[in-house]
Amino acid sequence: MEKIIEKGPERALLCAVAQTGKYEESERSLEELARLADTAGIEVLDTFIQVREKSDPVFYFGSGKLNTLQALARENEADLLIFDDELTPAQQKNIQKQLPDINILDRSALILDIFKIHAKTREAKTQVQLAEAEYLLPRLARQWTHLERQEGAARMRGGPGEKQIEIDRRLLRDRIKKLKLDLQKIALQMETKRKSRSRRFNVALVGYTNAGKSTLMNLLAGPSVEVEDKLFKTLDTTVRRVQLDKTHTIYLSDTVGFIRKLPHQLVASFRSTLKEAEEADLLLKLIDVSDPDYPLQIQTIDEVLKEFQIPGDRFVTVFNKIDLLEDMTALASIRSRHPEACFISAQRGIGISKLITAIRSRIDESAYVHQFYVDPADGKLIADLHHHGEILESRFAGEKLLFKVFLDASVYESLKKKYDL
Ligand SMILES: Nc1nc2c(ncn2[C@@H]2O[C@H](COP(=O)(O)OP(=O)(O)OP(=O)(O)O)[C@@H](O)[C@H]2O)c(=O)[nH]1
Ligand SMILES: [Mg+2]
Repeated sequence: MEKIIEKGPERALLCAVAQTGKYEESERSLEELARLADTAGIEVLDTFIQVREKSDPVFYFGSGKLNTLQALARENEADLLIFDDELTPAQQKNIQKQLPDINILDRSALILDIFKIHAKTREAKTQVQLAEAEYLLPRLARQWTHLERQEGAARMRGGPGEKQIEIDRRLLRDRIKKLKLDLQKIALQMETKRKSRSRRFNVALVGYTNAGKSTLMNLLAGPSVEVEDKLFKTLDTTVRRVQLDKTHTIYLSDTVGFIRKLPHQLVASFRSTLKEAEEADLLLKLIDVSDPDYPLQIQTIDEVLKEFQIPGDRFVTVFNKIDLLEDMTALASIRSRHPEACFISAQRGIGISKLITAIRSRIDESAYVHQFYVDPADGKLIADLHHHGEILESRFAGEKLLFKVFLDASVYESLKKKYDL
């Protein structure tokens, strides 16, 4: 399967339905859609919003508005319409029938397309292919699918017969099965790799796309991840060892970002990429504070992570890009609403020592930290503690040596047995 949309300098109109009283929200969502289009190399000419209670199940807009849209497209010489919501297969079919000379794309397909452009590793590529195949399956009768394009000759002779569509569907279902198997194999390899790492406190960066996750990762771990003012720059998980101070080391992971109305097929197939976050001891929820819609960023992250059932106390909210806030009263009011949060600028290195302190105290409070009172002559136990764990503190306590050690649960159990502790 190649691209969902044909490449080339496409000229697009963006369109959305806004509920009464939610016009501004739709406008901002369209601004974001414009950024997505830009990331995909599409030129945005204009935007179009219709106020109505909900989108029309047949045409998305009312059919009269569709004609207005067609006229607007002609006037602007647009060759593409991008809808801000995921269209149902029926809506796509009906709109395309009404507007046969213009290409139609919805938000989900556009996001899928960006993921395809940015996928580099085998895992990311396979995940995107799976999400795309799942997206295409119910839409196979549509002209914009590659499988259908291969059937172009058949279509010109009167359209693909039901039979051909059935065959295509079966092929696609087989492909989905195979991609799922491939992903299972890759997930297993990743799991082995994860297990082979020594046990350290795992911190995962999660957040909206473009919030600055990779920038923070590079600041803490040294440059390694690409940073760009584009959406969904990072798709793969990168894990780096970060020495916070003499006694505290963490594994820090940077991964795929979120966005509102993220296609559910993508969330499902990126599950293994998000595994690092799911299993982290601490998640830094990174929010771009310069975005007036930042509460929506928080809501989106919470929604995507809801099904992972991560306990709330494992999160620390981190507001990034505070250097962009000109109005200090705005910052003060966000601070008062989020007294537990950290406020940083990953780009300028502001607020980082407080963030590190917050992470360090989480390590110290972790259930994996154990105290041992050891006889100074017990060289074997001391060596084992150094070898298997991370010594957070060691000092004399009377006759004994006190060790505070970060240890994996299984290692702790085996040491307890071995030394009869
Ligand atoms: N002004 C300002 N810009 C920042 C800050 N942190 C990151 N940026 C910029 O924001 C843009 C996105 O940063 P990234 O680190 O790539 O964001 P990300 O969260 O990794 O994004 P994706 O990988 O696309 O999900 C880049 O242009 C960064 O230079 C900050 O503290 N202040
Ligand atoms: Mg990134």
